[in-house]
Amino acid sequence: MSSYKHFLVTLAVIAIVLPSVALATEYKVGDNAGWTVGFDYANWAKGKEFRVGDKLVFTYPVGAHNVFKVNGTTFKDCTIPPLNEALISGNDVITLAIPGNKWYFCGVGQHCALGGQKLAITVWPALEAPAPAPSSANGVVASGFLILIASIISFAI
Ligand SMILES: *[C@@H]1O[C@H](CO)[C@@H](O)[C@H](O)[C@H]1NC(C)=O
Ligand SMILES: [Cu+2]
Repeated sequence: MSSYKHFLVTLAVIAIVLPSVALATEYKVGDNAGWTVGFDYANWAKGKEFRVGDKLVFTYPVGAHNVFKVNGTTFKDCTIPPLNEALISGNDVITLAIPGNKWYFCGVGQHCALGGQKLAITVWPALEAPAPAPSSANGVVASGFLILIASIISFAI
């Protein structure tokens, strides 16, 4: 395959894949505050719609905090699991893979029990890339674009 054809095929693949990729969101937990004590993570999570494919990023100075993924009971009690189950990089990225309730907390000292360093979220199924509706202006543009790409490819190959 010539590099020109290769380029066109790549372009077509991007055109098809991009809409679904663009829907995934990366959440920096705590925004500018990051992952720390004395922050209201329940309030931070409120109103956010977490979806499968989205990412949570926990940022903190290495050694100051860590991240445990736990179940609801452990979350409520702040029972600290074995340290080897912790994420400790200071920039821990968790990709939300399965719908349902998820719980995270920091296992350093009393950060969970007294510092409120705990986050509970609900993960919803991924949004399907909206199928272009023929009646909508966007749909016409989108299908026109795909038809254009397809015809360029069939012409070029
Ligand atoms: C929650 O996790 C703890 C620690 O791993 C475990 O002992 C407990 O059985 C779990 N509870 C539920 C409801 O899964
Ligand atoms: Cu901590």
